[in-house]
Amino acid sequence: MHACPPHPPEALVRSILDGPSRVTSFEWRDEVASTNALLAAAAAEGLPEIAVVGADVQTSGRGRLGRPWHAPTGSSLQVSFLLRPHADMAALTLLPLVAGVALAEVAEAHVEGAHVRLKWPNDLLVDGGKAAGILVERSGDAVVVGIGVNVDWRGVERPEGLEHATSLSEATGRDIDRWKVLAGLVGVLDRRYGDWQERPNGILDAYRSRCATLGARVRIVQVNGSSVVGTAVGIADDGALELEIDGSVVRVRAGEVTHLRPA
Ligand code: BT5
Repeated sequence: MHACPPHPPEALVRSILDGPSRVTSFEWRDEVASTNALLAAAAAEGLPEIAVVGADVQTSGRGRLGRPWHAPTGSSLQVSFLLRPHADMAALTLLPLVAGVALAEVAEAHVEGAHVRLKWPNDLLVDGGKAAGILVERSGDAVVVGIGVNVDWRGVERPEGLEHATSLSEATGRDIDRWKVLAGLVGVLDRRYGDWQERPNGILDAYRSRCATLGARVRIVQVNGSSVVGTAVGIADDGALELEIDGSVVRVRAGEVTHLRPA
């Protein structure tokens, strides 16, 4: 693993705060329960957007549906963004896709030549392995977007069960500066978020062109535990996955997707 300083360089923090983005506060913690939980609590106290909190260690890092998120110390980026969107409620269903596209664009810039795709809704796949995940949570009127990126897991003891996970450095064989990834994420998410507020549906083409799930045969375990199998034939304008099952198309709004081999 490439030794990267444990804190973001001061110059980077200054450029985030003094630059043209909407970021109004930035905090880096050595250890926190969950950067999403921290910002959700701060949202309730009125913290303005865009607030950014990152941490090297999360003692209760969380994924979707109560699943855990793991990140060996010093190897990853765990960062959350507090947003206060003025977009209407319907468009909010597209925000996870906006975050996914921003993440993919940043990853593409760091892993030239590797295959960067999104598994619906927004798992980042690099050469087929999961290299990052996104958790979008509502907190009153605010939304917290949490992003975990495996930056350099070469030589790192992989958490149990994550044999199929990958990291940006494993895909390229090169050192990657996680602070540059952080700076990229702040800049690109800010821009994509701004564009989305102006024109919510504008994200769809960029998303569809990166979505590995489109055209794939998939199994989806839904929130209630039931599962469906079909072919992913589209992404609806609200971000739902359109699944063809026995000749009819159903829309799935949430669930865990597994890509299957063609029948
Ligand atoms: C996600 O959930 O992929 C969303 C992860 C969001 C994490 C960020 S870190 C900053 C912020 N603060 C938080 O507390 N969370 C956010 P999901 O799709 O449910 O994936 C979780 C599943 O991915 C787990 O059940 C594991 O199987 C697997 N997993 C856990 N850690 C992983 C990692 N580092 N890389 C790849 N897969 C992982």
